[in-house]
Amino acid sequence: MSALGNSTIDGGALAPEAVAQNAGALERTWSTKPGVWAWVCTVDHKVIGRRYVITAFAMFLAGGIEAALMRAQLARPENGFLGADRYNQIFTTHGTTMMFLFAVPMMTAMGLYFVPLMIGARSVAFPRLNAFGYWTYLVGIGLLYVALLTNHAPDTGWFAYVPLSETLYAPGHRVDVWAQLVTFTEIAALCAAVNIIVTVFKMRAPGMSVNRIPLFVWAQLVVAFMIVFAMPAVAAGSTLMLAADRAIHMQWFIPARGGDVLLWQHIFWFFGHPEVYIIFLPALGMVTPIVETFCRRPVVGYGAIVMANIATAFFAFGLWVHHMFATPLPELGDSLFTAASLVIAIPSAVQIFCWIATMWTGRPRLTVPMLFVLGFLFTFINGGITGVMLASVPFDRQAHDTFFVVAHLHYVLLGGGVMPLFAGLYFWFPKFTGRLLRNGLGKWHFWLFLIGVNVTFFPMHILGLDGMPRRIYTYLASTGWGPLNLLSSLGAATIAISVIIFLVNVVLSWRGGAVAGPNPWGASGLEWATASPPPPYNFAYPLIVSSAHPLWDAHAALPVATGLRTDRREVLTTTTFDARPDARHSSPRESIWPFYLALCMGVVFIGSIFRPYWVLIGTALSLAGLFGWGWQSTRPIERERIALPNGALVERT
Ligand code: HEM
Ligand SMILES: [Cu+2]
Repeated sequence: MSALGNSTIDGGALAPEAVAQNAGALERTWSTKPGVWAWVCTVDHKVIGRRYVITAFAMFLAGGIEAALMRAQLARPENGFLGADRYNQIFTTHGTTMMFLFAVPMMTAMGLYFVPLMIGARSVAFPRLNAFGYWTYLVGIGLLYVALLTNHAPDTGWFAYVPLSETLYAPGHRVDVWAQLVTFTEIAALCAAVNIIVTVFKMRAPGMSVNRIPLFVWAQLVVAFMIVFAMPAVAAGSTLMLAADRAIHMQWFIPARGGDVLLWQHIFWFFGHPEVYIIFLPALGMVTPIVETFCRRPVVGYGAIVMANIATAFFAFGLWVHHMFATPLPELGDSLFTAASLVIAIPSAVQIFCWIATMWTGRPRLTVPMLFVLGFLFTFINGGITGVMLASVPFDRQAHDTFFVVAHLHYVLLGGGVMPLFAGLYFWFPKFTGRLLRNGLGKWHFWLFLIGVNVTFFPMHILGLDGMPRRIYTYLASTGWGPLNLLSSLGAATIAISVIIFLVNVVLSWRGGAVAGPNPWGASGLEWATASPPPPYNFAYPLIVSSAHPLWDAHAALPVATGLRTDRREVLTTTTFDARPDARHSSPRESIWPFYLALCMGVVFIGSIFRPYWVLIGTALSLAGLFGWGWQSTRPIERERIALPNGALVERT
């Protein structure tokens, strides 16, 4: 702490009247005004983060309804409930929704809400970019769901393989909807990633050096880098290549004209495999603080977990060909990707051993978040094992495109993504709302969900080994697949009931749950050092930390830094590695331009589906928005001289 100089004055030394006055002024400066206009213009990362989480959860429900429709169709042989064309649209919309509109946005949303709170910051680095990302995502949702309701939903699967998705085989606009939807979601993900990277690098609490960053924040940081490398591949592939092939005959993927169909698979999976880790590294990041809190001890192997995250991110970009083992690629290449696919199991195992060691040496309490963590371990390990099986080329060639793969992917996504997410929602719900979720309903939710997931997806392994292909809308009774499909559909009904119980719990608890207080679980992270829900400015003073578990290690109140202005939105930036106070920056106020620009993106990308000239119109309209945005930002970010009495905060030039 000596490195921080004498800007560190103990919280206890502040006069109570000064503290109250400070809080009042901050409240006026940082709060979003009431009303619809302010609601649209808000740049508060918590308002946007919560909105994002709720929207992404609504997408989980939408994807779930689609799943229920599919399971109803497959429940018995030769069923006519949906029909082939609807079934194609629904499985494509389900996969697309779950991956692009639920899982990734949910994980980035949790980051956008919690990263600033966990690192003791008042805001994200780019609040308006954050708003822009959310609105872009929402425009994408609108596109896909209007298409679904008007019978124009994409129908060539969530990875839209060419040549099936070229105009020759997919005339009309269904595939264009998919291609542009992907672009919206990738832009939104990139906005979130850039924001998280800069926020984590520049806005950590004084004293939070890199070896004290909370592990959820580490996971978010690593994933943000993955997004920066992965998303441009698919955004370019979908918009500049696939959509351009379809709209203006670019012929990237049309072999008869010199194009290459496998190029699409490479581009898609270069993004698609990392996408899986983009979903579950943050999910695993939620597990660590939960295990720590309910075992009452710091996690075993902080450094190992950080390295495991980085190693996973690195290897994740070297596996994509395992989705292409059924294509005629050279065998040596296949072997390399088999090896890489096996190697990536190691860092995941490292994390799992760290948690087991933590539980072993701690005193675990089986709260609802902990139950979901155990459910995650069980389900995810099962999915991991079938993943290792599929990494073997001979096995993969047998199981490719069967329900075995559907079983595998749901074990990892529900086990490694959704279960930790539920754990996290129970854990952090009090921070969002100020109230605790009910325990009894939580346990019902957990057990029904765990049973439902296994009853739904375990039989699919057997069906797949028995030869049932994925993406078929029905099958003959003589195949003998009927009974296991019925069982699977009953499992899906169980999942539905468990999710309804969760929703009931949320509604009841949000209205009348037990009041949580700032730190209901006695957890150690900085997000628990402020009120629940946090005030608009998050923290009245920047907290100063000197360990990785500040609320456990600080024996009295945490010391704070003073000197930030309260008459305008001001944030403290710190140095990248040591988190030494560096400068004061002003943070933008409400703005309409993010919303306006997201609408312009809608004109560009949705318009381009119909006529290429909309691209020009939309771009011209967005110039006005960029100008407005830039104009606004020239005012508050003045390069004024900043000096605290002791000179610990220096001038930026
Ligand atoms: C909540 C319970 C869920 C059920 C009952 C369910 C059911 C299904 C079924 C039956 C299929 C296969 C359709 C077919 O090939 O004919 C499928 C495909 C798929 N599901 Fe789920 N699913 C669920 C949750 C999820 C979640 C949470 C995710 C991702 C986060 C997900 C991602 C996918 C993907 C990517 C596909 C492949 C779509 C395609 O073939 O293009 N599902 N799901
Ligand atoms: Cu993969």
